[in-house]
Amino acid sequence: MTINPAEQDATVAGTIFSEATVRTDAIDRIHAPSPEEFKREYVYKRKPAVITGLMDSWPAMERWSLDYFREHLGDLDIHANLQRLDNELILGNVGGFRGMKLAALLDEIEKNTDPGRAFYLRAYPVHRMLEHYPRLAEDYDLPDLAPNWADIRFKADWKTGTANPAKLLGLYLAKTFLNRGSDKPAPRATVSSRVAAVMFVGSKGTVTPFHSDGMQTAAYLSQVLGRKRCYFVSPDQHEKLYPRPFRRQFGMAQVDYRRPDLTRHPRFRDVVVEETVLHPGETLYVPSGYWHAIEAMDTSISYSHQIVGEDNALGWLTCIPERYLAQLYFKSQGGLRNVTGAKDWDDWA
Ligand SMILES: O=C(O)CCC(=O)C(=O)O
Ligand SMILES: [Fe+2]
Repeated sequence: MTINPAEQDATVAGTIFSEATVRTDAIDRIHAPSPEEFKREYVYKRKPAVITGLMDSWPAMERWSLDYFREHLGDLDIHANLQRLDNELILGNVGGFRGMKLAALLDEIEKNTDPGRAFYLRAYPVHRMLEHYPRLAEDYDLPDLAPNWADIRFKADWKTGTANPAKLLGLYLAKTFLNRGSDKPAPRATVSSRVAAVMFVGSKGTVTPFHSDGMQTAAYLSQVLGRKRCYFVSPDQHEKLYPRPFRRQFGMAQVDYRRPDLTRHPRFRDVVVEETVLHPGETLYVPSGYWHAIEAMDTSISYSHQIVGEDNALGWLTCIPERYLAQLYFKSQGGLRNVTGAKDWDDWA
């Protein structure tokens, strides 16, 4: 007997606040769309989607496992997020971080049986993995659906069909300040650092609470191992998530999406959440400014990178001057700690 995927997904309960309105049919699943269709229906409309068929030729689909990471990257120095799921689930508050070798974290991931705990290598910069094990670069590829102006491998595609003045200004500024394009292929490690490619390796139960990605970037999250439950909240509802100041720099919700304190955060009761499950071989598109929370339903490995393109270049560029103010603010609040698995990213503020 084969179990259909929806039934199988239902065996791992979602954990969103029971009174929230949840739509499970709002996120489209699309198969290998053309770049034109994808731009028109998702990038311009800032609509999240699950895309299938982009990773079919990735060797990662066969190769990546905890054992593979142990064998080739076990000696890597990382900062592991030792998650405590009974904490208030706010980004930066889900347990502490501890420096260790990746191999030690992989052992914890394998051993964990406590549903109140989870072990996570969160958003570890892929270029550091490539320095350690360059052949990892053969295992995956960056999707080319929407041209990434931060991706220096390609001559940037500066064509636009838009007459929107804000988009045209973004295009002009990006053209001046960002990627002018090159015909020479850049080394993969340089590309990965430039496009902020990051890796996520964790046990069942890991949580990334509600946030929107920093500097107004969009993201692809390519799922290699295990499933992830993804919750989305549209940017126009940001007030219901009670973001910390400077939300355009890095949007961090202050409400616990599982157990909200409705006296402190009453607007959360009215939130409309869009939910989907991401399976191995599927890529999640997270538009610029969209709020998302992600929890692993199984032991999981995902690869993600940020995108700057036509729709968000202006937002991205205008975040640069604001970033200095945001850094001062976060420093005054004790820093932006406990967010990623690389030490010098923990404290960017
Ligand atoms: O998978 C996760 O835990 C978080 C991923 C995420 O937030 C992203 O790729 O932007
Ligand atoms: Fe994110």
